[in-house]
Amino acid sequence: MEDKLKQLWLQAQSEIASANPANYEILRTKYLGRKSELNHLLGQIADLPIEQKAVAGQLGNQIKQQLAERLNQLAERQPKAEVELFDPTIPGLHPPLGRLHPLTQTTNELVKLFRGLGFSVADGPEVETEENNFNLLNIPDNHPARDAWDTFWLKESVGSKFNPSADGQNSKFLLRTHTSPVQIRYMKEHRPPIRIIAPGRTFRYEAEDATHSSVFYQLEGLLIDRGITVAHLKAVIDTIVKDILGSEVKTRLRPSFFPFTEPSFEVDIWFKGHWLELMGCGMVHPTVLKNGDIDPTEFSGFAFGLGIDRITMLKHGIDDIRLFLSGNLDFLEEF
Ligand code: FA5
Repeated sequence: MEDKLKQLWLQAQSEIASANPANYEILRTKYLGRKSELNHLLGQIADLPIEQKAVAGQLGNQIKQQLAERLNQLAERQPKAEVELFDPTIPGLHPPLGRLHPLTQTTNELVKLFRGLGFSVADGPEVETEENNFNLLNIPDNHPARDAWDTFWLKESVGSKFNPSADGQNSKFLLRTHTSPVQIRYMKEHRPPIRIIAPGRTFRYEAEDATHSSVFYQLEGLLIDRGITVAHLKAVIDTIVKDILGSEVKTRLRPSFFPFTEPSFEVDIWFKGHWLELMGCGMVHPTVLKNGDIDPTEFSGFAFGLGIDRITMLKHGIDDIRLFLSGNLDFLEEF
């Protein structure tokens, strides 16, 4: 028995010493496994005569302990797969892709739809003159309609970098409260026929709630030509609303008032149990046409200002406008 054990030890230690660490499992099973020779010999010790039992038992246990130790050393030589092995066949990790903000997606969709109707895109600055934002849109100083657009006024020193008004008197500057000043800018530089949209950011100094933000986006539309009527306005708005929100949406055109259009309307959409105001619109007021150097006896036109945040809320069933500028990635990654 002792000889057999010693022989086993010699064979095992030399094999383990020269083994490849990758074979650790095989060797462990071979020398220490349930069916290993060592286990087999240890099982036989119980049947030995009493005087041999103690010596063989001690030797057998020493060998078992030594083998376990040598095998552990072998295992430690084994390279850690995740650190040291490079497997070029494993697919790479894809960095997460960025995406367009839902408001940008809606804007792009609207631009595409309006382009299909023959509109082109114009723009104007977010810092505007009081002239373009109010006066030339037929909203003179102290006009009660100004109350509808609570305004962020800029200090003159900031504003003085921009164009002063035509008469040089009025040099007040503000963050535009709507995209309508783009109408004035465009009319002054282009002759009819005019067919433009102007998407952009607008600002109002007002309390925020689920449907009102102090920073939001509008899309202005302006069409001027000979013989334009409310029927043309209705047709364009109907087409766009149905294209973007679906032909089953419930809309209503409500008489309203804007100093720069006559007649004026509000377009509302049925949303989660109540009417949500989506856009203002109307026939361009003759005074505004004159302010844009366009003869109102020859030309007529319509204009509208659509809330891009509101239309995006309707499209996706979003119930709080404040989510758009929250920077909340869980929300943004849904789009
Ligand atoms: C205007 O701003 C007019 N300039 C629209 C217009 C243009 C009328 C051309 C006629 C001709 P109003 O204040 O209603 O109108 O705003 C237009 C749209 O902007 C609203 O219908 C709404 O959809 C959106 N809007 C207005 N205020 C907010 C706000 N605080 N937060 C989010 N959306 C708003």
